Amino acid sequence: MDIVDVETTPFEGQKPGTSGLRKKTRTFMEPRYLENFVASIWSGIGGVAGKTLVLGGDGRYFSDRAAQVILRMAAAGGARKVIVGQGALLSTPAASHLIRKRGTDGGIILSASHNPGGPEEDFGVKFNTANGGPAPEEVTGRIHEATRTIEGYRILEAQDVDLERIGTTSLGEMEVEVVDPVADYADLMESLFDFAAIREMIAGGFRLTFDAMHAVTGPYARELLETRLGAAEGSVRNAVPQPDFGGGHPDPNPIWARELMEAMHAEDAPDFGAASDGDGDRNMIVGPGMYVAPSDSLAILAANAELAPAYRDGVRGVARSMPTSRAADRVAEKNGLAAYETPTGWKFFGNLLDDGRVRICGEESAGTGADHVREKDGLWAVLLWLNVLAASGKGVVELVHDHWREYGRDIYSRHDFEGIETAKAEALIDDLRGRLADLPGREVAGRRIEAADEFSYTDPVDGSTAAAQGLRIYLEGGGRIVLRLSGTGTTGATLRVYLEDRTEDPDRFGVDTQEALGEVIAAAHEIARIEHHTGRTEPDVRA
Ligand code: G16
Repeated sequence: MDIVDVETTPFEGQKPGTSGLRKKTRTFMEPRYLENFVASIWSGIGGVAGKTLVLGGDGRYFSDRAAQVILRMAAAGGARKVIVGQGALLSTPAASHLIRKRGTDGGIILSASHNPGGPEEDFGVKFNTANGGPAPEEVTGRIHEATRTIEGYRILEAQDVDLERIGTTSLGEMEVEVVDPVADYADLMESLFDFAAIREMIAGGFRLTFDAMHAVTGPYARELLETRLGAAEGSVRNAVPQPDFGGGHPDPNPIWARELMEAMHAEDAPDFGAASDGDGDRNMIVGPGMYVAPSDSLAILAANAELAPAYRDGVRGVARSMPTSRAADRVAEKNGLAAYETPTGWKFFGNLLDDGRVRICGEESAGTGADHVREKDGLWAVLLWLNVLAASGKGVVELVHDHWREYGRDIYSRHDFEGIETAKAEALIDDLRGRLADLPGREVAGRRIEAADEFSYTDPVDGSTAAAQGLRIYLEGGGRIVLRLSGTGTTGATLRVYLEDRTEDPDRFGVDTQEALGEVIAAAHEIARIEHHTGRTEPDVRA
């Protein structure tokens, strides 16, 4: 087998975003595009020679081809070994676990997460470091730098490796170990939670439904919920991973998981509903007739985690991304936990988890997780919910209402304006940034502005900084508006407007979220001049 040196030139725009490099699948399929980025990862990590990596992904279209290319480039670079999930499948949290369990030098995850898959849709490549977490900014910065100056890459000429057969083979000098993608992860979950109590609850008639959205969590959820916990066969729906996710959008929110929402709002709704996304790191929780907002879910899990064996000694601290509602802060304050506010993106939680400052983290974008891995973890959240329900004897709705009675309710929604021309979206942010200092004291849509700033973050562990992480406007009475541009889209810009208000009045706990946020929404449009800059009056998605 020969190693071939290929000459290349840089591609524009190979800058890792909030979560790796995401582009249209066709872009990744262009000659040399994937190869350039992979070679740049090798440069960014100081070369791959002698290293052991994990490789897998959510099984989306082009993953099988991309995996073979990455294996041949790892072999050409002198890697010692690559551990691959069978069929190139590994959920993001399972990949994180495998990196940590096997003590590897990191791993590559092939996924564009909740974005649709297929030849006309999205693909993505992400590098995780030896702690199992997404590469920090310092590493992604070096990778980006390498993409701008690359002149060539090395690749082995070889036949495809059989990734369907579990076991060890070799590719040139490099070892390739194909592993069962589910088993290690399922064992980890069983070590964290009281499976006996959950099993007993289910045997006692508790009904659940989980929507894998034709994505990677199907086999994981079947093993955990049906085989190990005894949920009825068929409790996991859309359980077979497909390269185009059945033509759907594997994003667990009330819009894309409509089938699940309908089941949970039916007369005979099960006691518990949940869904996960393309690569298994996000989660959606639904009770009979009630969608649980991710920010509330984070707060409720932080408040009740001690009911699960892994967290019996306490959770020490909780971290949330800045746009996530402040519900988790209230739990921290009342229970003497440390609380951290980080920029959007899971990579910012890594140091806090490594340093033992927090054990539970979460984002408003349906991501919750803990210190067992260094990624958010959809099935972990589902299992912790089940553990809390089993140990408390409460139903989902009762648990949420009890929580609000104790801590108040942070009413929350995110409005996304998608496919905006990038220049216009940037102009909106620049315009508002220039006016921030003049906002405090003004009254807009009947609400007085108390404060306004641009969020920047200094990591308390290593002192690294991240500037320009979103514009924040605080309203009197506990309201808040946050604006930022998405770092994961593949077409134009997405403006995210995060809206939040506060109530301690139990009579308002049942109100419709959008209605309750009416004033805050009106204030956001007026302050940010959304229509003036984008021509839009309504968002595309209300999450
Ligand atoms: C979005 C969310 C973030 C999340 C990121 C990656 O980023 O807002 O909270 O961390 O996606 O999530 P995933 O790995 O599930 O795609 P952005 O920059 O588009 O807002």
